[in-house]
Amino acid sequence: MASEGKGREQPVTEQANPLSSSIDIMSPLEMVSTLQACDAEIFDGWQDFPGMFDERIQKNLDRLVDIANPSESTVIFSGCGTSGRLGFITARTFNSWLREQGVKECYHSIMAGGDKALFTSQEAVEDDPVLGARLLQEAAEGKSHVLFFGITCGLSAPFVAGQLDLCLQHLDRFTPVLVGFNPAHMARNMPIANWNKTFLQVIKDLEAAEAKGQGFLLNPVVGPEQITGSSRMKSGTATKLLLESVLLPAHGKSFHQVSLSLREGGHLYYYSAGSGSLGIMGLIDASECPPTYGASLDDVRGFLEGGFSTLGNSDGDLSHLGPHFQISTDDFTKHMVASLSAKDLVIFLCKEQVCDVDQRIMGSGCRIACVVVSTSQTPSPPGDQDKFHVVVQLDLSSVSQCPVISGTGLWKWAALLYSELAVKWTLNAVSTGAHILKGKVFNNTMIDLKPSNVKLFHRAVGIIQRYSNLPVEQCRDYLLRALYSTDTLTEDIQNSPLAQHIKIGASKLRVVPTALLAALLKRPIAEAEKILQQQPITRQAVLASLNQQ
Ligand code: F1P
Repeated sequence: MASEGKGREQPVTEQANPLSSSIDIMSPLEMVSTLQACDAEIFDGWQDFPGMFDERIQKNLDRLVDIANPSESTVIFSGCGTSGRLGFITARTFNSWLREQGVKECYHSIMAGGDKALFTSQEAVEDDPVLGARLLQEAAEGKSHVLFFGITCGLSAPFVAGQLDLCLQHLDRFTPVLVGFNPAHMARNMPIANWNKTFLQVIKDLEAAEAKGQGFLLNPVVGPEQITGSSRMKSGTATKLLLESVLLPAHGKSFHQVSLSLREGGHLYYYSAGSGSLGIMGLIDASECPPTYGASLDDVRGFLEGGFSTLGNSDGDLSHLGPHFQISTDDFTKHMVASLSAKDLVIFLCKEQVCDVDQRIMGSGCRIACVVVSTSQTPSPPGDQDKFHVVVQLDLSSVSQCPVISGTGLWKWAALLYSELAVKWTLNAVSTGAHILKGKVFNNTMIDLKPSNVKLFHRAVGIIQRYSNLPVEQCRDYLLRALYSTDTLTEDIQNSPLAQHIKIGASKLRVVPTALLAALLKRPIAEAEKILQQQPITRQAVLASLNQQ
């Protein structure tokens, strides 16, 4: 069976970043500066690869600013996981801008897995190119011209491949733009189930369209992630920056304006007190923790003042789908406050000054922190900071002096986008640090991922291979043994389709650490499971196992 990257260079988005190789044993302060140093590569570039400021990328951005005319074309963003969520928030923000101008909304977003996937991962859908194309066709119905942004950080999601392919067959109606962070030749070249092309083949067609000015590839290389493969971090940030680099000037032109809690078994909650889209950044950050760190849906959660009406999603109120879809701050007060304990951390997200805190939250004994974003040049009174254990001030007031955005009207929107970015960086650091402290990361690789779609299944095999140095077939066998909790891989298991393994991978805990430990020790799966039960911190368990050999 083919494996991710077998016989080929590892895509940059899947490589380990040398700057963070010891992040698992750093102090929290060192972690934060390491996250920052890696983030700097978004702007400084990575090795000799073309980065953000590469001539081709800049030229494509300029061309797109010309093409993106909010009063004439329809703009559709689509992606899976974080990529889809960032498309959603971008569409949401720029539609509010249009509404405020009295102009018809022109932005739409498609998310693999629908609105549910905005805050719970639905990875299996990411592998379906036919569904992707169908949803794009539906969203584009009746539109004469669609500027389509397909976002897939790894240049790998079949869902997006299907959509790009649809656009490429109808270049009279669609202008496809692919946003991702690998050089084109590193795009995934593996067969896609029920389809006749690989992602790499789609990119070749897109490059041909780009040569004629009919399609665009926005793929600056921003270097490997702080936590290997955690594309919500640098790639997510770079996605946000690229989309905004097109839309902010396009709008300007049109309108002439310019973890400790987790480690102790507690929970992390983001509580947005009237901070609008900043609270959505909290929902986005929380929703990435289950797929990235194998966290439970309860470990990290986001709550938004106004719930679904603030979110403004197309399917409306989804709270009937279950407790994890109850996302308003009222839901938090109604359902969560009673169970808060001293192990939990609630982070309030506020604008301009710290907010009031409900007495019941104060009285629960949980830890409370506040992230305050201020963009105003006339500072607000600080508010009562004493009730918080920590207050993080993000002062963005100086951004208004940036000459590019000093025009009237534009500043307000630029300030909002900068605020979202600042909150993204802050929350990414908080949730990443919390999971490192919980022992989910080995060197700088998250080894406790759930193999719940094709990409993640192959990433899991790759992790076992990297640390065990065993042939890929054996690593796959170890993964299957851990998935099915057996040392006997029956013909039934061996012949089951990948989709079956993925289904089990979506719900089973600690599959990869178990498989890795069994592979390193050449011991039965049951023994590896037992060791990990006694020592859940993966690094310690792996090191102890290696020392005992
Ligand atoms: C999409 C994605 C990621 C998520 C996980 C599974 O990846 O959903 O957002 O963190 O890695 O895949 P991509 O298509 O943007 O590469």
